[in-house]
Order: sequence, then structure tokens, then C-alpha cells
Amino acid sequence: MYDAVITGTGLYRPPHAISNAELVVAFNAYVERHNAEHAAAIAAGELEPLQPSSVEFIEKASGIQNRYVMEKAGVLDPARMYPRIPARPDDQPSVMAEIAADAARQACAAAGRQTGDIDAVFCAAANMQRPYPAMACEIQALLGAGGYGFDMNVACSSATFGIEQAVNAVKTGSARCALVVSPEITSAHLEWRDRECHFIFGDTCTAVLVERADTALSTERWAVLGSKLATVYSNNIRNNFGFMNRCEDSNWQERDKTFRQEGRKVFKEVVPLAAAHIETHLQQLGLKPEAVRRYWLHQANQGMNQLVIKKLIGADAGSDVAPLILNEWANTASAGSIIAFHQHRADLAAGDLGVICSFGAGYSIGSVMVKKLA
Ligand code: CO8
Repeated sequence: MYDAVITGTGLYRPPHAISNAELVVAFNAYVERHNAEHAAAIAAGELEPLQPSSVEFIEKASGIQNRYVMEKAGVLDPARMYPRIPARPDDQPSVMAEIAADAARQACAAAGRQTGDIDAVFCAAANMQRPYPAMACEIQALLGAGGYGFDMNVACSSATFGIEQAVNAVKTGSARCALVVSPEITSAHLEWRDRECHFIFGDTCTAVLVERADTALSTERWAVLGSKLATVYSNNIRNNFGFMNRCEDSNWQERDKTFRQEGRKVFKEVVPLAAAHIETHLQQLGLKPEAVRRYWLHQANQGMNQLVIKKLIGADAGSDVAPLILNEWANTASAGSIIAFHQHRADLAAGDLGVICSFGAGYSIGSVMVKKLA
């Protein structure tokens, strides 16, 4: 068995930003248009009129102020309300692979590695662009990496579950330099026409490099003291899009073919699960929550993080101990806790402890306990 260390991370920032104000203008124009088109049915009581959204609600309910997307004009077009991302020929890099390669190159540069040194690629994300060939194989080829790769989907917990796979691969010797990439093009599977969720998600890609400690080149190293994964089946966050849709004679435009959730139930059920999960994980490692210098929590909702961190150590979300990035990035599915880790770790000192923790659909929860070595 070998020691595994995290040596570098990368973050892809999409080209377009959408503020809440822009989003609400487009959404409310869509609502007006929809209600005008269905005025007769609404007047006859056959259809409920759609209700407008508001910036105040979004900021109060979620803490989100902005999101980045791959394409913005289609999302903000009241006649369309989803991005325009043209199909590419098979001999060109696919969009997910391209942004994953970008984040991976940054992680390698941070770790002093060449991308050709990578010998395992885990593409860990809430949605894959296609069923096969695996996105991981294409990313491996784009990077000139060796070894092997596979795709894995545990929704919002894909990245933390991926880190455990990478750590195990390095520890057991099946890889020396393993890459976890989380390309999240959430804009393509968010229902931008539903006011309950149109503000929630943003696009990005993160990368984490896990290497054998004895051959790592980086001066910055994070020991992985342990990881703890849990899943509990729930229908409260669901998307029925998939390869069976054609056989079901169903329409890809139906509401159940994009993200939907019972947000209140998710909030109530996941907060206690996440707090207890982290507490148990720390206990198993002989640690108290107060011993942790920083919590890089999943970034879905400011209120959820507030309750989790209050329960653990009585602190506030958004403070030094539990930074928030969702105000700028929104919920980036599995990438959120990794963005927080990427952007908020430079100030920690050797010996400091941290927890990366994700929670989301499945339900799924993953925590990774790290210690800064150098
Ligand atoms: N503008 C104005 N009013 C609104 C709006 C809006 N946009 N939306 C809802 N309202 C109204 C509601 O209709 C309701 O009105 P009424 O009281 O008359 O019924 C009122 O405002 C209150 O609504 P809610 O009870 O829904 O408001 P909440 O305070 O609960 O906030 C949230 C809603 C923000 C959705 C909140 O419940 C939440 O964040 N919950 C947790 C969600 C979560 O963490 N989900 C995880 C999903 S991510 C994941 O697992 C990955 C999935 C894969 C990625 C998918 C990518 C697309």
C-alpha cells in the first residue's frame, strides 16, 4: 500500500455569466408570453397562469446571485429558455471532454506534472454527454494520459465519491497519478421555465489530482486521512431523461426529463443527514468538529450550509471556517465543494485539517478528510 496525496486542483470558468436580474427579466418575459398565449384557457379556468420570479426571493431562499453558463443567449431567450450548444462532429472534442481537459491541465500545472503522467481518469459528474465511449476515455486521449478511465455518476456527490476511487487506486498501486474531473453542464438539464428551480444551477468543471506521496513533485500536498460515503434512496431529486425514453414513446420536452425536486423536503432531510455524517466520520478518525480548520461544504443553498455548520461547530456559513462560493457560481452539482477547496485553501498552514463534503441526489453524501502536509 502507498500513501496518497492531493497535489493540485483546477477550475474551468465558463465564458458567460448570468446575474439574477438578467435571469428574472428573461423568466418573467417568458411567463407573460406563456400566459398571453394561453389566455383563453386561463380565463376558462382550465389552466393556472404562471407566476413571475423575483431577485429578492432567489437571494433570500438560496444565497445565489450569479451563475456561469456555457451559452447564455438561448437561456435568456423567452421563446427558447435553454442553451444553444451545437452538436460537434465525432472527430472533434466533445464539450464535456474539452472543459475537463482544461481543468485537468490546470491541476497538473499546479502539481508540477505533465498531463501524460496521468494514468487513471475518473470522470465523475451528475450527467454524461453520451453513454459511450466513456467521457473518461476521451479526456484521457485529449490529455495524452495512459492507464485507464471510467465515468461515474453519483449526482452532486460524484466528485467526493471519485476522490475515494482515486485514493484507492493510488493506495493499491493500480495508478500512480489519478485525475478526478467533474464537468458539470447543468444548464443543459435544468428546467429554466420552472420558477421553483430556474435560478439554482451553474456550469463549471473542476479537477483534482491524487498521487503517490513518494513520487509526487508538488510542494503543496494534502494527505487524505479518510473518506466516508453514504447513499439512501430518495425520489425527491429526480431526472427521468435516459435511453429508455424512446421505447416509452415519451417526449424529451416533458417536465420529468429535466431536473426536478421537492426542494423543501430535500432541505429538511439532507441537513441532518449531512451534519450527522460529518460528525460520525470525524468520530471514526478520533477527531472533534472543532479540530477542523476549514469545511469545504457542498454549495446548493446558503441556508443548508448555515444549518450544517451551526450544528457542527456553532459557526456561520460564509465565515472563514465554512466559505461559500455559491453566491458567484450557484449550485454546480458535484463541483461545488471542490470549487470551495480550490479557492479557499491557500491560507491554511501545514498540519491544518479540512473536510470536503458533498450532499445531493440519491441521496448521496461523501466526506473526504484532508490534512495539509506542506
Ligand atoms: N420567485 C418567487 N417566488 C417563488 C419562486 C421564485 N423563483 N420559486 C418559488 N416561489 C414561491 C413558492 O411557490 C412558494 O410560494 P407559496 O408559499 O405560496 O407556496 C414560496 O415561494 C416558497 O417556496 P419554497 O418553499 O419552495 O422555498 P424555499 O425557501 O424552500 O426555497 C429552494 C426553495 C431554494 C429550492 C430550497 O428549498 C432548497 O434549496 N432546497 C434544497 C435543494 C437542494 O439542495 N437540492 C439539491 C439538488 S442538487 C443535486 O443533487 C444534483 C442533481 C443533479 C444536478 C442537476 C443539474 C440540473
